[in-house]
Amino acid sequence: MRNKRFMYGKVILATSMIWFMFDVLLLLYYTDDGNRGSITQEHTQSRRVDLKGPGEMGQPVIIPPEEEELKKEMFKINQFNLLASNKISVNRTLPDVRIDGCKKKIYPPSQKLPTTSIIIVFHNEAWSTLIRNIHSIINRSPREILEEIILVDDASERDFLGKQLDDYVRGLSVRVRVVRMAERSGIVGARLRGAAISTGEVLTFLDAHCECTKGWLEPLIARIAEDRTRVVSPVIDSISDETFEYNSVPELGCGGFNWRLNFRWYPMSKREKKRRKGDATIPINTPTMAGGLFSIHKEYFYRIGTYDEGMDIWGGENLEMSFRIWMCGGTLEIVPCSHVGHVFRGKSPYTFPGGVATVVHNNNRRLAEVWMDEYKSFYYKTVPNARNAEYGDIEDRKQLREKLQCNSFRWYLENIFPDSQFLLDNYFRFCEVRNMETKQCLDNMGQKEKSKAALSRCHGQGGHQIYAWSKLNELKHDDLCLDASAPSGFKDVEQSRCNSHGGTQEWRYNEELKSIMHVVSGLCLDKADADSTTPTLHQCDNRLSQKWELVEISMF
Ligand code: UD2
Ligand code: MN
Repeated sequence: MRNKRFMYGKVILATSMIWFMFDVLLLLYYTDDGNRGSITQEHTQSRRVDLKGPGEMGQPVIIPPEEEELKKEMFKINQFNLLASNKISVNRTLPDVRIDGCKKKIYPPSQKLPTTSIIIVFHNEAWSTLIRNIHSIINRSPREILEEIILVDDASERDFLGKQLDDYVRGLSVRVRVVRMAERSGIVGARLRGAAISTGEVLTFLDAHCECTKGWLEPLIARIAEDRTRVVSPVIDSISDETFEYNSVPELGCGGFNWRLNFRWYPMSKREKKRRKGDATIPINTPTMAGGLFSIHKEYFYRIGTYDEGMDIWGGENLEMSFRIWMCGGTLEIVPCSHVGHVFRGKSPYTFPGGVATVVHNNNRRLAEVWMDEYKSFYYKTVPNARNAEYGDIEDRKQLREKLQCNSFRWYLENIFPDSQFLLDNYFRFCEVRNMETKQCLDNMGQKEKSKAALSRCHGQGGHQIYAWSKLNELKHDDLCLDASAPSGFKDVEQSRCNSHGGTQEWRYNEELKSIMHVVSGLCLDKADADSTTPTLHQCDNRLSQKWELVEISMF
């Protein structure tokens, strides 16, 4: 016990030392005028910026070996390479990643477009990422459109986000207001606070660790100027959490969601490709949005029911708004001519009061109960634990749905997201897949893509043991398909993202022999070898370990 406390004390000491060093570094860094250049437009500022400086033009920052330890320590603070971020100018240059068609597009003059308030909420964000975000907005947004930037501090516990931040933003050429939540409220509460005090006609939300590229704002605002029921997102490019390299997404996808109600990117549907007639500058209708970066007309934001205030901390609000927009008459688009970078991280750096699962289940249950009609049971079957989550009162949200006379979830799936994991039309059956010799079941084990398929004791609770036979003859758990390929000699059965192309993801069930054949290799699914939990593929010979019982599961 004493040992533990001692360790704890050491960790605190080490952390505060890092903070201290970090503050000193920051002070040194930000008093250097060369990097400050806070109020200048990009073209004037570029004269002062050393184009070979770390991270310029979105280049990766390489940490020398002698700083590796420091890098590792600092990584823990925000779950990204803070040391790399701190080395990059707050005014760094970025490549213009737009396609030619976008560079040539002509938008209405800025004076004719509505103004926007940019709202950034944060909890314990790093200084360098937040400040670089602000400068990227100021440097690359037409002044006529940019009404103000609103920073909502969601009860951060960092000194530098106090007076130091207030003082810093006072010196900027655009109005930047900082408001602070008295208590931690989470994304929804903080964004609502920002919206409430905003004065622009359009609200533009950004995560705190974004960087906006040239021409990002006009295409978003112009779409809303034409029709205020459009809710628009930029293309979200990646800023590496390791090197802070700026990388444009290679292929534009659409937002979707899986059985567990996680937001996911999927390839654009054939239907959408056809609708856009090969013009890569045309906005993409997307079933859902990632949630962090979007613009919405303020009047429409309130008319359509803002956010569900019963959602805490993180999660769920992005799908909630996506379903609501589509089901209640709006449209949700990704505008390919607008590019904003975001630091995607492997895990969350901050606390989830009450625990991650409790928070996320609470939010997702609200989402499911209010918007998903009979399809909510899909979620409960896949995440049985969610059934126990308390989710509070949802009467107001149900009334909102009533008042806005929104369409059903089935309508949404059929018309807006026909490729969805939820549409029964896309499947033959849902089942537990039981090996007749070992009596074990196929089990996803909560693993992500590029993992090996697994077998474990059948529990009959659904969850990770639910498998679906799709009409494309895939054998899948959620959006992961059983897959076997030549490089492994068709030995390993992997779980990869379903690609809808059949090929190595195509399987056949023989009702009589009860065998599951991998079509490309002609091999049969077999029990795991001794000392392993991974199913294998063998020459089909009808032995008992190659027989599988499909035990029907009802998803409703
Ligand atoms: C994504 C979205 C995020 C939000 C989330 C689901 C993108 C790029 N990001 O997750 O905006 O929709 O999915 O909820 O689409 N924050 C607070 N208070 C909190 C927790 C977070 O202010 O209690 C801030 C946080 O500092 C950040 C923003 O909210 O600026 C989003 O949080 P995140 O970056 O951890 O979320 P992310 O990108 O994993
Ligand atoms: Mn984020």
